[in-house]
Amino acid sequence: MTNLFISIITSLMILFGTQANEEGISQKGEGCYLQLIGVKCISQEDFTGTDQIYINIDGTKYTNTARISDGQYMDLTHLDPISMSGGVTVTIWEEDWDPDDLLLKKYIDCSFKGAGQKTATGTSDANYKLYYKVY
Ligand SMILES: [Ca+2]
Ligand SMILES: [Ca+2]
Repeated sequence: MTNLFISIITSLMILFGTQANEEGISQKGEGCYLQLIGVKCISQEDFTGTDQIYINIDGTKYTNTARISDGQYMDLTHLDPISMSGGVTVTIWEEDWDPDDLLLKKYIDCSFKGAGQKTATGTSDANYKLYYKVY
């Protein structure tokens, strides 16, 4: 009786185990990808000229420095997605002669997976929005 019971359980585990492996990552939520979609500059940080912004992921430079000014949108969908096991901190900086200005800081993790396009808003004197999605 016990042996039969064990063999049935083992069979079920093999049966369902095969299916679970095919979608293992998405079902268990062990990993995800972050795709940056774009940056919107509602009002820039510098008083004169354009802002020169770049994006860091966990403190490492992720984009080149690019010029942007009031009302402009920068498309980021060409960037490679970032593989995440936990989460990452995204920061947007504005380059200056003196220390660069932090425009936006956002911790993003896999809990956003499948939530569609999300928006993060900066908290500096300037007004920037970051659009991204986690999948
Ligand atoms: Ca500045
Ligand atoms: Ca500047």
